Amino acid sequence: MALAPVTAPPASVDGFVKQFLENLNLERGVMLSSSSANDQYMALANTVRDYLIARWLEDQRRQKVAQAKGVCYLSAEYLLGRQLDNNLLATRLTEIATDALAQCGIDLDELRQQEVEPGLGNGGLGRLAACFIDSLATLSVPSIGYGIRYEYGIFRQTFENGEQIEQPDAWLTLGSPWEFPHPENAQTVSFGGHTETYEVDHEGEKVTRSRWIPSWNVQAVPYNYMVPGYHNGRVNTLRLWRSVATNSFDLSGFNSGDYEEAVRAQTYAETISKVLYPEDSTPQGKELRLQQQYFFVAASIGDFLDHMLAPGYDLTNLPNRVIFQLNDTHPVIAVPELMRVLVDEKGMEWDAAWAITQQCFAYTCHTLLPEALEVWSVDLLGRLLPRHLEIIYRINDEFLLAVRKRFGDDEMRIRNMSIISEHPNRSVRMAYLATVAGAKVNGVAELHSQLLRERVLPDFDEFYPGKFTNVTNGVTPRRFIRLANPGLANLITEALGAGWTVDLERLRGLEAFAEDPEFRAQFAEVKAANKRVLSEVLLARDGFELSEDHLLDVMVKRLHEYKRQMLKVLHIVTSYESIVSGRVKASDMQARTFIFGAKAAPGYAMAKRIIHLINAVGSVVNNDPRVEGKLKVIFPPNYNVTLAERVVPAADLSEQISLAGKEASGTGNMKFALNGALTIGTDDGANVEIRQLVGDDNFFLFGMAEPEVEALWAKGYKPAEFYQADESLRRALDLIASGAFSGGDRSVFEPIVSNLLYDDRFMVLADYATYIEAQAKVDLAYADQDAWTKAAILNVARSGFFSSDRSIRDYIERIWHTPPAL
Ligand code: 26Q
Repeated sequence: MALAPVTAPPASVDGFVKQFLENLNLERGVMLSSSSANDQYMALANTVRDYLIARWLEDQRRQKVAQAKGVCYLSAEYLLGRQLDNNLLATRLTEIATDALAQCGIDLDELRQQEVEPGLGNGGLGRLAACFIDSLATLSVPSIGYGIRYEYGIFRQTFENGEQIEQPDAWLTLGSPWEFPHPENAQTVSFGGHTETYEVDHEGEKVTRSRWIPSWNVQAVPYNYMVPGYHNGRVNTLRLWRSVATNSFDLSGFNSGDYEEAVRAQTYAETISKVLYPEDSTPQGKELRLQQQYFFVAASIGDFLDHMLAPGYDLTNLPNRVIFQLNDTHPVIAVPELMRVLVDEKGMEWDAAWAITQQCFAYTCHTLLPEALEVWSVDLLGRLLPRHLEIIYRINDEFLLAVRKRFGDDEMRIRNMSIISEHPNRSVRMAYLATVAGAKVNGVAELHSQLLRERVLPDFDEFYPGKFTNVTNGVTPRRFIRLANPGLANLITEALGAGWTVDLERLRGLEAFAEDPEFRAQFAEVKAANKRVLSEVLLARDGFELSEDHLLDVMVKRLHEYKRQMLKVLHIVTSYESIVSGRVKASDMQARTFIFGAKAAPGYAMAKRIIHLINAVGSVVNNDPRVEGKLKVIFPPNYNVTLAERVVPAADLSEQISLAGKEASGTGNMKFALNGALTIGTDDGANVEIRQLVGDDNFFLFGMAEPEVEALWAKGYKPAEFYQADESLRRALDLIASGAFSGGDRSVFEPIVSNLLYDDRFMVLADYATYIEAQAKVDLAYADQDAWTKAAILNVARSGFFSSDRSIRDYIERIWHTPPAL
């Protein structure tokens, strides 16, 4: 029998209803009349899947047949957000689904709320990976994303008396309709043991080879997710790995009669993909984290070589077939893994294997903070991956030999460039390994890439001319404009036609509309409507109420000292104090609502204390009748992608206030600008590019630039001097120190105050004065609503550069050199 390819159900309301009811009955095993909201959501998700599968299968077949060069994106994190709406949008099914469900008496919006977002990332880096796979599919780039299917994603945050409590994120409790497990395609991933050498005959000569005798292993089971392109009929794959015990593992235990041991082994194996580490800087060197990294990378490389290559593929051609993009150093252990596979398993010569490896990897760096650069102790690495450690040593030996050849025996330089660091403990510098192995190394914004070359890796830049490049981050306009801000999306489409979603530079066309009073009025109405939507969401979610006429001032991002949420707190306290002391008339100030969203790493004590302070300031300010209707602070817990989609479109002011030289790029800054918020920000990360594009008149710049930061450090920074010299700063800090926000208890926030006065690594006090000045300008500007709206429109019009489609095109041109898709 000839096997007909699967076909999608008819894209009509009737076709959709039929498929939906079939899924409800046959897959969920329930009748419509007795189905729960979750049943209906599951059946709906399955129905959407049914429309995608034929294209998905076809794309997989095509990619395999063509054997063209493609991208493997290796990332330990994918912060996807909800899938349903995105998949409806991609397939043009939103309207059909709405009508079809209505025929069944179901409100689509209610089913949307059923989905628990997969929070498989910490913040910017994980969300970037999610935007990138969206753009890769939309640009029809043959590609696959590889990562980890954490059973628990980023923790759910709650507040108890204003303090952060972390709850496990059991996102899989009701099952995920978007994943396709494939246990038959499991990869075995090994750990531990030792290495040995042995001799083989090679063309009549005896040669010594090495091999790894591991002591334990686990199975990596792939879970596939569909990644549909926008309106292009493409469906790419995201493949996330889950660890489970191998049969041999538990059987051997079982056979020896040790049943308990066997069950323990199973539990141990499943620990590897159990939970996402919630730290997003200062890596702790935990063994389980290294296990996670090697686990997903070994499975991914094995999977690619086993399943993506034509039978009998000549591996010397591998660089023409694939580029592995390393999302930060987390997957860098892939470098020695590919070497191990090529040399030990495929019998290739070292030099040939190294030549291939160096062309198959590229590395993206996402930080400048020295404490965030990953290192693994040689002890730990040698215990877990002894063969990989040997390979790293050899890579380093040959690299340092080449350095000596070029620069002579400059021992200082050799020490500085060595992949192995000797102090304080002997360890492997993963960023150096990635730089040596990568064909290209990129930073994530112009300033970041420049500082990466000049400050972090200058010797490498000199040694490898042309290796370093920049690719400024971007965000997907599908999720962050079309889905998050349908009002704005419709307005843009009415003005410019429909093509902008995949060609975001077309937003330029809005510049002319900024001059049109009617358009401005419509734009302002969209913003107001978005605030009402947010207000409803926050009321239902947390019981907060938003006032309609307030300036909405938003700071949402991970809590980090370098991001300087404390500067925002000092501004709020200053505003509050100036009103209650009577020095400023409330009527002279714009009414503002401050919104925070931030999770702190569970072990980051100072960050958690700052969260506590924000909540404490909020409860004092919100309950003081003297500032009622003027100042309000709200801090909804558990900021995530779903909440971002509501907060960003409603914002008037975007706070991007990190110390210059510390934020690699930022991507929230882009989302806000694209949704018509004005930025108050430092010259840091991608803020620099945002300001250049939107223009100084439409951006509130403040604070030291990076060279000034350096100069102040060099001169000796004494924060207390800024405190002494600035009365307004003194008042704000003194008020916090007085216990005014802690029921008179001066000890609660004392560590924050003394840290600012006597250490202040991120120079909050040094930038306070110019920040307050810039906020005064914001106040003035907001008083002229029409002028503000005009500036907001210009922000949208001039931010098309920040589409992740542009980022991906830059990767293709500067790094991947993949041919145009079929
Ligand atoms: C590493 C080892 C062990 C445990 C955790 C980690 C870890 C996990 C996540 C280290 C770092 C991260 C995440 C970093 C991150 O999100 N960086 C941000 O990346 C964005 C995308 O490029 C940038 O826009 C931000 O500026 C940058 O801070």
